[in-house]
Amino acid sequence: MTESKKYSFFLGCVMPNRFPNAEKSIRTVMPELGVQLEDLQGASCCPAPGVIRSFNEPTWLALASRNIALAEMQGNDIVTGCNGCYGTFKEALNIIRENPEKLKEVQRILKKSKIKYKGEAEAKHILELILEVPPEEFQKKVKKPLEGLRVAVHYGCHLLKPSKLRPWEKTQRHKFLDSLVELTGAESVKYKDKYMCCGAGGGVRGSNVPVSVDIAKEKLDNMLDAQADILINACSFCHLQFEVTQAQLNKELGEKKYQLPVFYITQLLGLAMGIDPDELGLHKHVVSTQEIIDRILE
Ligand code: 9S8
Ligand code: 9S8
Ligand code: COM
Repeated sequence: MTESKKYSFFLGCVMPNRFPNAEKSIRTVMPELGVQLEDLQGASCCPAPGVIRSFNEPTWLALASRNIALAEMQGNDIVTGCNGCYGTFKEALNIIRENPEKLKEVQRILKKSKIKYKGEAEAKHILELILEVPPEEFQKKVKKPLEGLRVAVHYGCHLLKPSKLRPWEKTQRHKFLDSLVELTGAESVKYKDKYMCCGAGGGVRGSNVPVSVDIAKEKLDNMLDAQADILINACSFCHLQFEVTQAQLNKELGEKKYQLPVFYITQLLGLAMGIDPDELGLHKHVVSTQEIIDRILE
């Protein structure tokens, strides 16, 4: 077992308020993978990259830096399970590292709140930490191989872009999340427009629900066409979009056509690791996961 490393866990807004079940799965699975999570007291919204940054970049930068500074003061790097928050931190760090005058300005602002900031902490997505576990080590932890489970993998935009500020291989056809899913024994299915947005980010869900729902519907239809049993994501906002949109679409249609269970990545990994589904928050989903769980555990 590799020595466990400590990170400051940044929740963001959506996970603790709307999907504490996904949060619970992170808190349950990460320590099993050798990652210790320390709560980040006093954290605020990251703030959302596609929303707040578009309105007022200096405010966005100061607030993002404040959150990173809180981790820095704990002596940790910051880790999040939301693509949007990840995007904010990666990009804010890049800005202050490339522009010393912007770092100075942020330091001046944060000093008023007695916060010291050096911009030295790194920002990570929980996926990066999971992928640090050697595949053969992870496979040893798989107690319940998910054979026969067809999974539609959704990456989300901010996880991958801008690619020059992301640690992944430079390609348009990423595979790292598919490979991770396949370590559980499940199959990552091919589907049309896999790298497309879920339709929630960039203020779309907040400002134009019909367009946002339409984009999500297209993705869901593509996943259903590929006969996926479930979809997985690694972003609080994508998670919300797929859960909420399916209920919305069913209501409009007057029938339950959209019932594709939405798993957060650590829920899937945890299931394969033999962790009790309730401990992973799987009993609290909008789109029921019961049938799939019964199938896996039978
Ligand atoms: S925080 Fe406030 S709205 Fe949100 S979840 Fe993720 S992006 Fe950052
Ligand atoms: S996709 Fe496009 S912008 Fe984003 S990352 Fe999460 S929400 Fe869904
Ligand atoms: C999406 C975040 S994860 S934002 O809406 O683009 O800011």
